[in-house]
Formats: sequence, C-alpha cells, structure tokens
Amino acid sequence: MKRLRWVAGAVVLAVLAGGGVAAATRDAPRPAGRYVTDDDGRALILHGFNTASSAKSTPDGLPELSEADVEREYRDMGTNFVRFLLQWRAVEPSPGTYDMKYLDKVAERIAWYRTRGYHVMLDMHQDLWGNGITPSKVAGNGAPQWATFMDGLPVAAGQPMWELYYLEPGVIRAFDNFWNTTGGHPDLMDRYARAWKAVADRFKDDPAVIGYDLMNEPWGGSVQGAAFETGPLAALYRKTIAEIRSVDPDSWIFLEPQAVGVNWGLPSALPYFDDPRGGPARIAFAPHLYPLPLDLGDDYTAGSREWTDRTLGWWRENILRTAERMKAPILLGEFGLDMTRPGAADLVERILDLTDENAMGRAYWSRDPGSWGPYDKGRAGPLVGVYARPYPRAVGGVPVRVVWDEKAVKLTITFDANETGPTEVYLPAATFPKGGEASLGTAAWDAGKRILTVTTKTSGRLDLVITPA
Ligand code: 9MR
Repeated sequence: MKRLRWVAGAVVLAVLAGGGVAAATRDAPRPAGRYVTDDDGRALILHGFNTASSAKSTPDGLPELSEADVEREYRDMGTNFVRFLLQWRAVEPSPGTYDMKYLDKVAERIAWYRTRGYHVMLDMHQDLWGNGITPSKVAGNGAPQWATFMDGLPVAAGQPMWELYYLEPGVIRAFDNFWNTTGGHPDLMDRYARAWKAVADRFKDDPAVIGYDLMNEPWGGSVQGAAFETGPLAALYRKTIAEIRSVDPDSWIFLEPQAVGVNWGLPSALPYFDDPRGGPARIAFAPHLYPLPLDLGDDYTAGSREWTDRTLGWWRENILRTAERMKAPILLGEFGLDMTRPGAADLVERILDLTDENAMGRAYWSRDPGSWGPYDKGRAGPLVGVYARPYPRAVGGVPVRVVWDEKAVKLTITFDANETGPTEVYLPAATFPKGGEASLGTAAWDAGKRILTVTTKTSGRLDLVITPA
C-alpha cells in the first residue's frame, strides 16, 4: 500500500515535470560558481540549522532556545549559519505598528550567534498562512490575525498530513486575499513589504545578519505555478526588495520559489530580479528540498532510495537552471527528515555532498528537540555525527568544488584565489583530533574554535588539501 502510494506519487511527479526533466538531461547545467560573500568579499559556505519550529506557536514568536544551546551546537557541529524564524504576527501585531521589543529580543538571540562567528539569515516564516486559519492543534503560523481574511470559508479539521490544509478553501482564500487576486485587499502586500523595511531598518547594522529570506514556502492559493511565481509572488518580491533597499543597501535578499513541486524537483519559473542597491547584486535563490517519496512517509532505502536519488538529480538541475536565470547564488534553506528512520543519515550525507559539489549553502530543518533534530531529550542523536563535517566556512576566492572524502580523511577545496583574505576551515574532533595540515600556504590552528586559517597565494586556481595533523 505504502509502496503503491509513493510509486503513484513519483509517477505523477515525473509526468508533471516532463518538459523540465527532458530538457534537464540534454543540457545539464554546471554549478553556478556564485556565492554569498562576507564583508571582506570572501565566499561563504553556509552550514547550519533552521532555528526553530517552536517559534511558530510560542505567544511571543521567539524560538525555545538558550545561549547554552547555541554554544552546544557550535561545540558539537561547528556550524556557521542559522536560518532564524521570524513571525509577521510578532513583527506587526496591529497594522502599521512594529513591535520593537520583539525585535530587541530577536537581536539578543542574534548576539548569541554573533559572538560565535555565525551568519544569521532572518526568515519570515509562515505555514498555512497564519495561526488564525486552522483548527487548534494544527500548525498554521506566520501572518497576524488582522491580515487573515477567509471570507467565512471553512478549514476542515483532521487532515492526515499538515500540508493538506493548504487545499482547504479558507486557507486558499486567505492567500488569495493577500495576493489580492480577489481584488478585495490591495493593501496587504504593501504592509508585508513595509514590515520587512522595519526589520531591515532594525538589523541593517548588525554585522552577524547576512540577510533576509522574504517568505517561507510561498503558496499561491488559487494561482499556481509559473502564473504565481512570475505574477503575484514576483510583485511581492519587487515591492519588498524596494522597501528593504530604501534602508539597507548591503544585506543579502533570499528569494524562495513556490514550494509545492519545486521542493520535489520540479522546475521553478522565478524570474530575474533587479537589485537597486548600486554595485553588484546581492540577491540569492533559497529553495527547499523534500523528496516526494520521503514526504509520503517512505524511508531512504531500496526502491524509494532509487526514486529519491532521481529526485535529487532533477532538483539539482532545475535549481541550477533557475539560479542561472536569476544570476544568484544558492542557499538550500531547508531539508530534513526523521533521523531515527532507516537510511536517514545516508540521505543527509548525500545532500551535504550535493551542496558541497554544487556551490550551495544549507540549513537543516530543524534545530528543535525530537527525532528530526540533532538532540532528543537532551541527548545527541545520529544527526550530530553527520553534521559535524569538515568544511571551508569562508574561502579567499571563488570555490570551484569542495570534496570531503571521509574514507581518506581528506578535504579538497578547489578555488580561484582572489585578494579577499585567508580561507577558514572547520575541522571536527572526530576526524581531525589534532587539527589539520594544509597542502598550500601557511596555516594557523585555533584548537578552541577548531578552525584552521590558511593564507595562500591570492591569484590562480588552487587545490587546497586538508589532512589530519
Ligand atoms: O516540522 C514542522 C511540523 O512540526 C509542523 O507541524 C509543520 C506545520 O507548521 O511544519 C513543519 O515544518 C515545515 C516548515 O515549516 C516548512 N517546510 C517543511 C517543514 C517540514 O514539514
């Protein structure tokens, strides 16, 4: 039964994706070679977590997280990035009023990351529009009640998967009113864009804040696919980019495609966006990856593993193609699964390899306690070992390829050196107990942070190989 279900799902996916997949195999795109950069212009390999799903339902919109949690995460896994969840309901509790106390509390949490050298991306999170749309116990979150207009349409309780609430008439109408495809609420998108301006104004000078993820997993309501992505979604992005740039010319802006379909490997139609900042654009593409067989409850084993691997291939090609059109670096903003299921650690490893090889940052969903997360009941689970992986967190040039060979205990970073600064490599204790040796340049080992800083030539293509000291 279960097998039938995913086979059916995969067939539907393959048929839907038909055109895109056929094109994909003819001219498989190459990694974009574009990177999110730090203040010195070094390429960043962003490696971290979504923090945290708990923010969706806390009354104050803050995740359940302490500074000790951040410290533990760094000690255990050496992450350098967090996709930090914000809630529009908390930013703008009533129309035009921005809650600066909430933003101060967000700033306090950002400081926990800043002192440990992290980059923070703020994510305006939503699922199923808002906390107001669903019967209680269902995880709708994000939009404030005042921006939720369901026009009396129902949302039936008891859906077997949370995503199915997206198909309920009340939820669809709430989105249609936001996108103003109903014609009844022309002000809502502007309000959203101005809420982002308030956030950007608050954080534009915070050196840890690398940028803004404008909307989590956009859903078009009754307008779907290319019509949605090039229509209302692009309109929202243009408005919001303009508002943010009116106060903050420097932070990166991360844009997500429609989630449904694209998360499974279908092509996105998201267009190129102009960045009015003056100077090179700082717009990045931030899709998610949730292979359909696993979404439907299967494991990364046997036949479903094969279909999942095909999905990863489609996803890679279609994402690279969209990023090329957008001329944008790529951040995989979410991937994740129940780590206690068979094959789960293998899939995470695969996705880490895929992102390394294709110049993408990544953020695992999510850093909440439980079977998906790194810790369960306070104890480290199987994810911690996989995620504590050697990686160059900043590169003094443009990376061409990063390859972690666990068997040989060898990390190879191929990059076109420029003059932006030294390369910093995180080396976990399990594989590099005494730190690392660099094949090129001069290296300094910080045993406390487990960072090897390598100063190399500043021009030409380099193969920097790191092996255990
Ligand atoms: O893991 C989350 C689950 O506990 C919630 O019920 C659900 C609805 O809020 O959201 C899940 O997280 C999703 C995230 O918000 C968006 N991308 C997919 C994530 C996993 O389903």
